[in-house]
Amino acid sequence: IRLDGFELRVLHLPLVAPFTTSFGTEAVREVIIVRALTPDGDGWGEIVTGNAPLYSSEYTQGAWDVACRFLIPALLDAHTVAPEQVAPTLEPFIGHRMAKAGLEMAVLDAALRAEGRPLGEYLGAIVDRVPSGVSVGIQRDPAALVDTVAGYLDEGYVRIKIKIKPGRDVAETAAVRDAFGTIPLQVDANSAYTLADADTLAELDRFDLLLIEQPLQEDDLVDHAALAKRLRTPLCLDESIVSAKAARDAIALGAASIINIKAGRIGGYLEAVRIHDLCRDAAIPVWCGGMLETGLGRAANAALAALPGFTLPGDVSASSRFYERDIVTEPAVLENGHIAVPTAPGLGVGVDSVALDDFTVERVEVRR
Ligand code: OSB
Ligand code: MG
Repeated sequence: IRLDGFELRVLHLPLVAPFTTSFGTEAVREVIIVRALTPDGDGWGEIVTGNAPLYSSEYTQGAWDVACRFLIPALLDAHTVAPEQVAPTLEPFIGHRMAKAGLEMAVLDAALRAEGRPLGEYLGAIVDRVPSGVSVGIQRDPAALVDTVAGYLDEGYVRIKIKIKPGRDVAETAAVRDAFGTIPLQVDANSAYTLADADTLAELDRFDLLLIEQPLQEDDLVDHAALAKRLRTPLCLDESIVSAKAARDAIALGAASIINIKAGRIGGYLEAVRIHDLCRDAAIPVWCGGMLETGLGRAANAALAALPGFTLPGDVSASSRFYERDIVTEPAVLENGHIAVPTAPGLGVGVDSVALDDFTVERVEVRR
């Protein structure tokens, strides 16, 4: 597709309730929205960085800078760029995978809209809706957590994930298990532990969790492998899986028996399909993670989660889980515990330009 330029916006989207993880509390989601400008129409993408480098080393202003200074100029230097050429074109620039992913997503959306082809079909989706799990932040105390989880179960979410951190783990998991019996339940530590906490983490074994997600730090592959040997609960990696190469290494080391795929974290939806494929070959189940996406990222995540290797419910929740007002005209809704895979061309959702403008706090256009 021919690229005339890109528009980047920083948005501030108020969350329906503050979201607390082991690395902090967010009340407003700061996100970068990308618009690829082409003679055949616009394409939309989302850079999933947060305002501070707490989940990963990437953050809003870093992504903004690298995109404007290096990534976008490299794409504009190429006359026409197929979606498959975005990653190779940006490959000389180290890291910054979230920024790269958002740009690729916008190019992919523009190309597919121009072709009249839905993203799900392009990626290899085999179902028209995906089971919806919900990620629940750390609450005031276990009783408050039980109340919050009860609300999500009432709405129909088919799997609960609770965030944990040292000192807020065994009691909260016990409370949810005791209150709701054999529901599909998993925990996410966001790198808050070390191998010295193995005994505490092993206490979680008695709750029959689907998995424990990213207990140790991003670069702790060897320690994750050692920890996996001491747990009965399957160990799943999120932060550590920064690429298909990292996924291959983690599997080879025995550091993960399940992988959380987030297109934003690994440089885009095409790399996500590569991880899906290699995990399928290795019989490693995968699921689709989330980064508090707007309706744009949520639509793309639903398409990705519809691939055959996504055998566990993902964090692909309804727009209303995080936002009172979305920036798309067809926000994701929960129907019988599922989210529909969009069928219209590209991402399959339209942008609500009034909402987009209302939430925009910074805007730039980079043209050739
Ligand atoms: O670790 O999965 C995570 C949100 C922001 C950063 C990291 C994570 C999360 C979530 C929310 O758990 C997932 C979602 O978007 O529903
Ligand atoms: Mg996670």
